[in-house]
Amino acid sequence: MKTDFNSRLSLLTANHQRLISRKNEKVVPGNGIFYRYKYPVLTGEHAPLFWRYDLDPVTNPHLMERFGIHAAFNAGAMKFEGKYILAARVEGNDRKSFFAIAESPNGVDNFRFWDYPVTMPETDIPDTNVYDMRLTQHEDGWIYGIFCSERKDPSAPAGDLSSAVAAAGIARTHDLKKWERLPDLKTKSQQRNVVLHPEFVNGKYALYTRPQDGFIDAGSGGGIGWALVDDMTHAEIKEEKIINLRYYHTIKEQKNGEGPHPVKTPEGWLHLAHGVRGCAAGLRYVLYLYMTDSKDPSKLIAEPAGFFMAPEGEERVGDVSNVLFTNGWIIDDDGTVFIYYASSDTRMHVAVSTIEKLVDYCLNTPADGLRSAASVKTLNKLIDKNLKLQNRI
Ligand code: M1P
Repeated sequence: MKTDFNSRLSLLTANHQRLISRKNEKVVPGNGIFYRYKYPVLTGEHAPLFWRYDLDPVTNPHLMERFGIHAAFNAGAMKFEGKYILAARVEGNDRKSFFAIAESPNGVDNFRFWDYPVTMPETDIPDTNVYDMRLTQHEDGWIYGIFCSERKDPSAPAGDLSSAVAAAGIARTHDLKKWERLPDLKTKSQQRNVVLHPEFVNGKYALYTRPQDGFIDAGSGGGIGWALVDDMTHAEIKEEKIINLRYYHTIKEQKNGEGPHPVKTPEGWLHLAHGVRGCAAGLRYVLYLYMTDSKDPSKLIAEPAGFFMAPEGEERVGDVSNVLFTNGWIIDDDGTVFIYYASSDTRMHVAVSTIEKLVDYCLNTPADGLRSAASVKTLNKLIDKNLKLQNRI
């Protein structure tokens, strides 16, 4: 049967246009700490039609998809030339991910991909898959992108086609278009979730790391690490210390990882991270916040108990369900914070807060007592206070 190419193209174009120009809506009343927004800000369907279809009626008379894209998630973020930029992990139906830049005029909707994805140069050992880029505008003048470079484990026995090795790929740019690839981070263990601190510390570059025993298991890795390196063009970790530990029976007992680079506030560095625990449904990924000292970003000064955000509603379902992950946020000059988070390895969302609220949350939410009895004690203190306020006790 003949396809009406032109009417199908009009329909596809109208649907795509509607999706990318849809106005987003703040979900009220929220929890006072942040507001979620109703619609995802970026999905696989936001990819331009000219990425997914051969638009030539001669070579594609049925106007069929030729390059399926099923997800856009785990995006790095920054403000660039007045635009809200996401450097998304875009994943094709072939399970390969790559980076693509999308921009919005207001940070909450109207994100549009640039015409071409990022052509990331490679090192001598080609990457099989690249993902989860953190963007850092460093005080040395470069914009750095640090991401996971995944390759097949060369020591995997024959027939094992899933063992992999994770390393931190490093690239830098001035315009987010032309990237210079630098050698991968040299380190004793596998690494994912490596993030560059935006300032020099003692004259050196500072990295947040996540040492891990295997490709999936953080194992003896201990938590989020910290290391100083002399030179990003030959970055090597010689010493690494754990600055944000994992604990038994918490939201991060299995693993954790730094999100975007932390933000400097008058009260200290504000960090956003992900924590993972295992349960009958598999791994559950949530987001949490913590703060470190303004003079020593490796010194923990506050960490509220539990998660800051956990998957809700449709966020719970996707390619890898029950996952919230973040590697990007943007802070406006007035202190508004746009938290870009991905749900279930499928789509990007935004939640909005302010520096003032997030610092208040960190400094005034009780820390994890690590036992049920400690939680009840904390709760009773709050109940006592409120009942006294209401003259009920
Ligand atoms: O599938 C959930 C996440 O799994 C990994 O997270 P982590 O680095 O903590 O092990 C990453 O592959 C991440 O991209 C993914 O979202």
